[in-house]
Amino acid sequence: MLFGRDKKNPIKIVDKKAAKWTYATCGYCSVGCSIEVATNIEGKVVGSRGVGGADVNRGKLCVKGIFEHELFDSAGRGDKPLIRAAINEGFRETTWDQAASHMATKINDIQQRYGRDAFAVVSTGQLLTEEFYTLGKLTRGLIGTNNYDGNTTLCMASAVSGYKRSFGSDGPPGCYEDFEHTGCLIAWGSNLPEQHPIIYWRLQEAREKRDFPLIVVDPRVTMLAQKADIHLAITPGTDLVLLNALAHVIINEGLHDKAYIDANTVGIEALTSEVQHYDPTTAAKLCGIDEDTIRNVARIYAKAPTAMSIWTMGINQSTHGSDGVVAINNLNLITANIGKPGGTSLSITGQCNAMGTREWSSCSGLPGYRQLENPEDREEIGHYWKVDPEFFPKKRGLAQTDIFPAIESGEIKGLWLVATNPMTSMPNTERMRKTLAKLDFLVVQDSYADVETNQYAHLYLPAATWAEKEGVFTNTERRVNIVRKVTDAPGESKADFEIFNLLAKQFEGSKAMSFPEQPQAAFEEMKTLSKGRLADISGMSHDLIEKQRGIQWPYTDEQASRGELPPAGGKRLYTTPASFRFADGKAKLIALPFINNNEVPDEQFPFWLNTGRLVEHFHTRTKTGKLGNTNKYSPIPFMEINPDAAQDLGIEQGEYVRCISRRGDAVVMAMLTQRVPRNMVFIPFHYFDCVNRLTLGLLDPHSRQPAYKQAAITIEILEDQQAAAQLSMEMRRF
Ligand SMILES: Nc1nc2c(c(=O)[nH]1)N[C@H]1C(S)=C(S)[C@@H](COP(=O)(O)OP(=O)(O)OC[C@H]3O[C@@H](n4cnc5c(=O)[nH]c(N)nc54)[C@H](O)[C@@H]3O)O[C@H]1N2
Ligand SMILES: Nc1nc2c(c(=O)[nH]1)N[C@H]1C(S)=C(S)[C@@H](COP(=O)(O)OP(=O)(O)OC[C@H]3O[C@@H](n4cnc5c(=O)[nH]c(N)nc54)[C@H](O)[C@@H]3O)O[C@H]1N2
Ligand code: SF4
Ligand SMILES: [Mo]
Repeated sequence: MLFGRDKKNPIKIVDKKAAKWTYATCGYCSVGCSIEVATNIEGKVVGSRGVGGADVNRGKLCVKGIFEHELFDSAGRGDKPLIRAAINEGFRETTWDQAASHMATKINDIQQRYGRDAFAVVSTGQLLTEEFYTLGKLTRGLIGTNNYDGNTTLCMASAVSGYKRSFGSDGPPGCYEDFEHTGCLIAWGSNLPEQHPIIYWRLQEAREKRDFPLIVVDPRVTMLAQKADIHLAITPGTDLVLLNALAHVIINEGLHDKAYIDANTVGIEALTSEVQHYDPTTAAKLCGIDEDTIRNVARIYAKAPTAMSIWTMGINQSTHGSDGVVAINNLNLITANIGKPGGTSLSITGQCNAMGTREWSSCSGLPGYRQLENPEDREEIGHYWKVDPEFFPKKRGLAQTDIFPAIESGEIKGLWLVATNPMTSMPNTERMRKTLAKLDFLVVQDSYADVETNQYAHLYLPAATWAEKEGVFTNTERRVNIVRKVTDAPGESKADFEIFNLLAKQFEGSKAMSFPEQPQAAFEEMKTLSKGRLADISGMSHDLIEKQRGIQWPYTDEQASRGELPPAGGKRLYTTPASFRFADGKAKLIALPFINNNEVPDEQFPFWLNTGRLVEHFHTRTKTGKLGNTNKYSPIPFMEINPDAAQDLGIEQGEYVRCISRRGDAVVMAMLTQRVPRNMVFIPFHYFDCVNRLTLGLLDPHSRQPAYKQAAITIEILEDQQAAAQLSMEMRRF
């Protein structure tokens, strides 16, 4: 008898009969992988593959990218605009023309009665950049509300605010290639292998070629922590203490780069004096990292020939998220690690086009990193758009997280949600339910009609998604990459670009303005507006972008006309002395006192609640929850709990429990794992009516980003396991 390999059937790769491969950029995370999508001879989409010649992913894709084409015929898509007078009535179908004219009339009524800012717009990090630009023009130039922001306040706001405070402008200064040059890397609250798998692969590849210390700061033993040389299991919400302590050791031991600091920064005196309060002995008690380790890490970082920090939501989603970012910038400035190969302070962004919205949507300002507060910027954009500059507000309005409370207080009466699902993603679900139900008029523009937020909509606009349309995204390393149209959107859905254009036509003022019919023409406008600015894209074109598999900004028309091919100059920012975006060219070192204002565990609520993501799911699962190949790994809500804690409570693996916070409760299945310490549970946020029923989400004072990662809960075992299992199964998307 034969055993083993000889008896096994060879793996057969099914021939999907791909007739054509179309170039796109992945529409999930900010890594920005180049994908080709296959269609067969009948035009049916049959597969995806990574693009070999693309510098970002070099042929690879993660589990989401490889099955991304399956979303084209996923369940729950909208195919017709829907309308109703009140949310307790059923929707009826309507035409696009009627939908657009109804929406414009409602906006007008609300603004007439309650003022221009009583209608708010909340967008996303998931549209194409040309769409962001057009939405900005419509909102700033025609609707004229100042309550216009994006879900990026839940995500990147702290990074944006921190970059502006330190360097005078937003814009991540480094790139993935820095892994190949660095002498030391600290990852702060970032779980690359699950959330940015292809960046992780780039990092791993660099470490295989040339070993350098990897230090991971995360209260969980994440997959990245398991690969680290040093894992710092920090007390939640105290990164600022650790960062101040590192600066303390570096400055007090004279390991800082005085020449660089003198030539490139201001504020070293105030920083030096503030960090004296954070000697390692004192800091250790607050942040839970022992004093010798603090000293050791400080020395490793400062003595490395070059060193870099990357961070994601463990830093941004905190009451001191913006301060955490500034503190990371401080650390890199005092050690002269900005603008150098391998020396950088690189915020890993989140959504596929989190950068595109920052650059071009006009959400918190005007296009091309222009500011409402700057009269010249208002003048320039007003002139270019043919809008009276006096029509623009003189400072930014409410952030997304302040827009919802303004609905509660009655200040805002109408809301337009574009590609975001706050019912599931905002903290405190019950509060959000009441908030949305209070609106006189809610428009939901989403690719999925079954998105939870639609329960409160008066008007639903079905949108095309990802490669059902054409335009560009910008990734974490400022790389502009293109999505080509692969297939048509279902039914009467329209690209967001077309929806904005249709709506613009309803406003009298649009006659004098330009709202191009094609995304390429909008891209040309953006190129003109970018000339000579930080995010200069004037040398790019859609075709050149595809040919190069993405181009990092800045890439100027002078470079293009000299025949210099990308990445001519676009790899890093602040490479020349005193080139920061303040008038004197100097970056700011800022003193950052730590104020502990988090909800912390106590007798009544003894566990830390930590929340985040899983590799197989994307956000509120409107997409990945519908695809068997991603949903099968985790179809129902669960929590990671330490086996010792589970034993204390009498909880068995696979049992259902109720988690309770001061805001609400949620039922989840217990998964016993050493990944979390004894006093913490981790719950992924992908499930509706689950972890965000528990979260508090205190806001960062600078960025207004919620602290999703710090709250306190207690846990109860459920008597009726059958009923709990039933409830859990209902959370399945299909
Ligand atoms: N598969 C997948 N990938 C994604 C996404 C997705 O939904 N699914 N979303 C994308 C988006 S929009 C984003 S923003 C990114 C997010 O990417 P990440 O930020 O990497 O993901 P999270 O799981 O939210 O949080 C990261 C880590 O922060 C840690 N953390 C919690 N509290 C603290 C703390 O106080 N200090 C520190 N240092 N760490 C802490 C958590 O334990 C967690 O491991 O992922 C992007 N990529
Ligand atoms: N507890 C907890 N909560 C969190 C987080 C956390 O770590 N913990 N993370 C926060 C972060 S970082 C983020 S980024 C947010 C994300 O929160 P959301 O933005 O609310 O989540 P998504 O599911 O990405 O919502 C995007 C919506 O856009 C739709 N869509 C997709 N493509 C298109 C398109 O092309 N056009 C249109 N019109 N619609 C489209 C999708 O169907 C979906 O409904 O969640 C935040 N919430
Ligand atoms: S790593 Fe991100 S961009 Fe790349 S395939 Fe996965 S989800 Fe898409
Ligand atoms: Mo995000």
